[in-house]
Amino acid sequence: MFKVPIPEDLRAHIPRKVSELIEFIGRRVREIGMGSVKHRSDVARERLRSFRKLGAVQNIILSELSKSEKALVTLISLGDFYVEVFKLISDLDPTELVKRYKSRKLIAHRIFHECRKDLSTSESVSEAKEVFRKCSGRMISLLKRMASTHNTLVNTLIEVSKMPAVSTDELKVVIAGLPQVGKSTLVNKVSTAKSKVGAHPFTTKDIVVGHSALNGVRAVFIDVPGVLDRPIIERNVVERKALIALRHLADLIIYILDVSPNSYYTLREQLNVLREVVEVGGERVVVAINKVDVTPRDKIEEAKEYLLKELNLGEVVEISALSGLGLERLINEVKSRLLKHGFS
Ligand SMILES: Nc1nc2c(ncn2[C@@H]2O[C@H](COP(=O)(O)OP(=O)(O)OP(=O)(O)O)[C@@H](O)[C@H]2O)c(=O)[nH]1
Ligand SMILES: [Mg+2]
Repeated sequence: MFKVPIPEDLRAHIPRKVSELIEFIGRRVREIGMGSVKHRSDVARERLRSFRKLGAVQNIILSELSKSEKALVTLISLGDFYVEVFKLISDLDPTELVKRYKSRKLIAHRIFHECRKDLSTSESVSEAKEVFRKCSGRMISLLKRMASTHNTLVNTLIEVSKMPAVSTDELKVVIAGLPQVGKSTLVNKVSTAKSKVGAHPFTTKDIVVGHSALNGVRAVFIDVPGVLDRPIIERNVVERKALIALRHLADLIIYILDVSPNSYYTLREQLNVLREVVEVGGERVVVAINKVDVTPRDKIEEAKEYLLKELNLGEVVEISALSGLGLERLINEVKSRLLKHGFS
């Protein structure tokens, strides 16, 4: 049966970093060098030994390049969301990288064949040794030239492999909003998520997922890092991860506002980000005013007024993620919005 790929699948394909690979090649070559080779003449013995050593170098390199290629193909099969996260973290394009690995494999093949020829025509022990030295040097420098890209690939694959798996048949509800508005508190209340709640902005640095059953509808709630009110260019990686989650992942977005006296950000800043979120999510955005347990009524009314006037958002749910107040209404709004958009 066809199995939907998940980020964890990447773990089986994570290649070695260049320095580890070179070390591994060195060990293998020494082992072969110490092994006995039977032949009448000294030259033939050295040729055979060098040939075996070169073969080992080539095999190790080719298998690691293939592994990298396989990892990239697996990553691409995970879908747009993970590909975008990969690009964001590494600044590398997976499709382009696959091509680069393929061409490196061809170069490794070519070096090996040229060397095999030189080796077969070598006329002395020292010449055979010299051919091996030169050829293995060329193969190692092929690896060294791609070290920075390759090591970035390895690190990024490790990071993506730790990300949550979200299956395609689950509805995705992303919780968005500026830092400290109560996103993690909410996701922990309405789903199985265990997202860290803290008293400082950017408590949540990664994307946290919790499952939930909404009257039999399987859904996941996704807690993303808070997005600041700053132009996209200035956004840091954590914030950009959040926006990517919105663009590629969300069937529905719950945008949380905090207009309580202790909120970290002004209503204006929160409305500016909401405007961007509405641009991405349109009708799929549900707005909730959180912390109503500690917010004066006039602040709540003021926020509602601006939401209607500036963004034409009339349906706003008042909640307290901490006390649970209004959460049932919020869930009902989520359900009816999902139904409206054809999910059931
Ligand atoms: N009074 C009150 N406090 C709340 C409520 N919801 C959350 N908080 C508090 O607000 C603070 C921030 O909550 P979090 O859930 O960590 O906020 P967040 O949006 O996930 O924050 P980041 O991960 O930093 O973006 C914590 O101290 C919570 O206890 C609420 O409904 N009422
Ligand atoms: Mg959080």
